[in-house]
This record gives sequence, C-alpha cells and structure tokens, in this order.
Amino acid sequence: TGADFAVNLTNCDREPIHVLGTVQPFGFLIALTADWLVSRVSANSAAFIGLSPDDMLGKPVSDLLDADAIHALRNRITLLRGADSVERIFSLPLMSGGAPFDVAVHFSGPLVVIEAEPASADEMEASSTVRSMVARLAQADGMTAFLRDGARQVRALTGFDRVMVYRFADGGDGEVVAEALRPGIDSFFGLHYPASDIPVQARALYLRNIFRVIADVHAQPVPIVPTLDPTGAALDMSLCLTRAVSPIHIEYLRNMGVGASLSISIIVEGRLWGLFACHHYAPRLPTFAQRSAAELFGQIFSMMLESRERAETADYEGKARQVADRLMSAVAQDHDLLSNARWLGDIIFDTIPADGVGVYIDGQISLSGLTPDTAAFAGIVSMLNRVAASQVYTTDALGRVLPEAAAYADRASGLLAIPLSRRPRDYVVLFRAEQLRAVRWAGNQDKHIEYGPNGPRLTPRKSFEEWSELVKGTALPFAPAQLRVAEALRTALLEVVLRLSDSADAERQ
Ligand code: BLA
Repeated sequence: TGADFAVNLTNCDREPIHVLGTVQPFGFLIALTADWLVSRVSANSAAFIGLSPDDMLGKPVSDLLDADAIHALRNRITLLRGADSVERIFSLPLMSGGAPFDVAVHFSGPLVVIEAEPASADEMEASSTVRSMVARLAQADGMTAFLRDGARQVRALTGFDRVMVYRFADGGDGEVVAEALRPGIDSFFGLHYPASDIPVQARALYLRNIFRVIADVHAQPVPIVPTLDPTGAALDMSLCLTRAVSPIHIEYLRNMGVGASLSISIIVEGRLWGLFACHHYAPRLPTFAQRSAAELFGQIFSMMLESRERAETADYEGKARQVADRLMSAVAQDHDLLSNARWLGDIIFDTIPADGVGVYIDGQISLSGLTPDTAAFAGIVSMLNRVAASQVYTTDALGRVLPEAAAYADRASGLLAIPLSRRPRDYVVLFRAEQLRAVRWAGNQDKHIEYGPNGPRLTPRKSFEEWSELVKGTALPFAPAQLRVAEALRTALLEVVLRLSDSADAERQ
C-alpha cells in the first residue's frame, strides 16, 4: 500500500499514488459498502458536517445524512451503473437544514465514494462558458495558434498564473509547446523535461482520470480512517477529486515556488498526448463549477486536436505525394539534379525537416546544410552499406551505431538514409543536428529557496539539465509519417534511377 511506501528520486515510478490514503483538506470523503454502511471517512469530516469518523463508521448512512440528500445520491449512483466515471451534484445540503455542498460520487471497486466540499456561490453556467470557449478556439488558424489559444482559454477560466500545454514524446519526456502567462513571470515555453518528471504510473492514472487539482501545496493531507480495511487494502482513490498527491511531486512544486497546481489530460487517439499544466503562485481552488467546465473543455479540446491532427496528416500526405512527383519528373529531365544536395534539400526539407543533406552517387559526394565533412560522410556510407542496402534506414543517435560520429554529434546526431539503387552504394542522406538547444533561463537564479529532502534535483531547471544529459548525442527522431514519405521518395527515385540506367545501357549498345 501507499501509506508505508518511502518515496525518493529512485523509486518514484513505483510509488502507488492512487492508494496514498489521504485527501486534501478542501473537502472530505465518505466511503460506503454496497449495503450503504459507512466503511471509511476522512479525519476532517467533523469540520464540515459536525460528525467525526467515530460518529459514522459502521453505521447505515441513512441514520446520518439527510433523507433527500441520500435520495439524490442514490439516483446518481444508479446512473453510474458501475461505469468508470464520476457523477456530480451541485449545492446539495447533506445534513437536514445544513449548508449546501458540491458533491462527487463514484465507485471504487465495490465501495461508493462520496466526496464533498462547501458549495460555492458560483452561478457559472458550465455549458455556456465552455460553449463560448470552444467557439473561440474553433477560429484558431493553424496548430500553433490552436494550442496557444487553448492555454489562454484555460487561464481565463481558472485564473491560474501559468497555463502550459505540455506535450509528451514517445518515450514519455515532454516539451512545453504553448503557454499563457500572467505578465511578469518567466516563460517555460520550449523547455523539455525527462519522462521521470511525470512518472509512468502517473501518466497511466491521468489517462483514466483526466483532471486533478492541488489546491495548496503547503496544506497538510488528511488521513482516511481507517487507512487499511480488515483485508489490509487501502482505498483506491484513482477517481477521487480530493486525492492528495505524491509527496515527491509536492516537493517539486514547493521547490519551484508554486502554491497550487492543476492539470487536465489531453487525450488523442486513446493516448495521453499531453496535459494542460497550470501553476499558481499562491494557493488556489477554482470553484467546483469552474473545475467541471475546465474538465469538459479539456475533453472537447482533445477531440478538436484529434481532428486537426487528422487533417494535418491528410494534408501532409498530399504534399508528400507532390514532392515525390516533382522529384521524379525533374530528375527524369536532368539527372544531374540527383547529385545536387542543395537542390534535393530545398525540395525535401518541407516534408521531412532536417538540417542538412548529403548525396553519394557513383563515388561522388555532394553536401549541403549542416552535415559531417566529406571524409566522415564516406564513413557513414560504408556503415550504411552494412545496415541499409535496400530500405530506408534511420537512427536518432548516430554515435551509438558509429562511434566515430560522436565527434560531430552537434552537426549530425540523427540521419535518415534513402538508398537509390538496389545494389549498395548510392544514397541520399538527411541529417539532423543534436536536439539540445541553448536555453537562457529568466528569473533570479540566486533567489533563496529552501529545498526539500530530495534537494534541487526536484526543480524545472535541474529537470531540464537532466533531460539535456539524457538526450546528449541524440536528434529529434524522424516521425513514422516522415519515414513513410521517405519510403515513397525511395520508390520514386529508384524508378528514375532504373530508367536512367536502362537508357544509359541502350545508348551504349
Ligand atoms: C506529477 N509532474 C506531475 C504533474 C506535472 C508534473 C504537470 C501532474 C500533477 C499536477 O497537476 O501538478 C511535471 N510540472 C511538471 C513539469 C513541469 C511542471 C515537467 O510544471 C515543467 C515546467 N516528479 C519529478 C521527479 C519525480 C516526480 C524527479 O520531477 C519522481 C522521482 C514525480 N510527478 C511525480 C509524481 C507525480 C507527478 C509521482 C504524480 C502526482 C500525483 O498525481 O499524485
């Protein structure tokens, strides 16, 4: 269970963050058995409804809460029918004659979990708020504007100081691809972080539960009583709104001076594409209605992103076909073009972005852009002859397959090779430089911060350094769609090359 797991920097991907046994103090929690007996209560219940865990544990909930409230809860629970989701009720008086609460109910295994916090006076209409947010977003022209507008909308709704769109790469590391900020704070735009900053079990949980808020990183988490049931199991809080989060993440947030954090999953094609990651430099709890609206907005944003990505892919494939046709007809007319690296780069880089290109034909070398020198290129060609004679070959860490390449990693850490002939030897090779980018951190580096027990490693600056260390000698990988295009280019070029050699043979005869 989570309660006795001592988390540190080396084991945090195994911390069972869904069973830590605590809630955040802005709300309280009651868990009921299938026959509606109280089986668990958070220790802070008395402050909200005047009943302590001792007053409630083991009792039928009908002896404790208002009859109308129980009726409303039962109705919602029927709606769930065991589904992996959460129902919400706004402004429900839990005790007869008492104050209203905003309430969430869901199933955790066989238990019904009720979470409640004092109702806010917020009269916001979530649906109309989200409707106008979405209408504005729909007008965004292009992906960059779409992501940036998404961040702006979330900031306008939640009032957080910083809203980032954080996008995951295949290995789980991530990049801040859009940001909306309160004026005057440092930007994190363009920064990358290692996968360990949002460990694998957290990413899995965020796929299942798309919204979380940490209202006050200095608040003391409140234990659930009893923490373990008679079988020794802790309450699975995966779908809880009040779930207190991993102490290691709290330390990270404190180390960076953040007071409250909120994040919303962005899910595309069933995968965790990224997060809206929001920070506030003081404690902050958006109202229940605002949080519901933000969650809904996240879902709609995800769907819009998915359809924009599909449209982009279709556009891209159309453009790639045009490039293949253009290459083929140009080279058919003037086959010297094929050994002109600069000309090839101009045509290909639009569809397969790279920093340089080299061509090797009949022993002749032509280089353009950021590439290794001629001698190094010849070394690459002989390596390719061993690994890539007849298909597109790619690596994003050339130094790992060709040790001498470490010497020019800054110029060429990644390559994509398109063989031009059935026999080994002739290639068009695209190069990508090492992906490390110089980053200038804004802000006062000397500002005094008391670091937590795991020290300054748990800060974005150190995280970024760690990421930089991890990606030394690697380039941004060529994406699967880009590889498909390269394969199409290979077929097109192979065809002209064969035609050229046929006509050369004919001339000779
Ligand atoms: C969770 N880590 C998170 C979350 C984010 C980040 C956004 C989601 C929870 C939230 O909404 O706050 C990471 N936040 C970032 C990053 C930036 C940011 C990269 O603002 C960049 C600007 N975290 C670490 C390390 C460990 C770690 C080294 O940095 C472990 C060794 C753990 N992060 C960790 C855990 C969670 C987490 C366990 C899950 C928290 C939870 O939901 O319980």
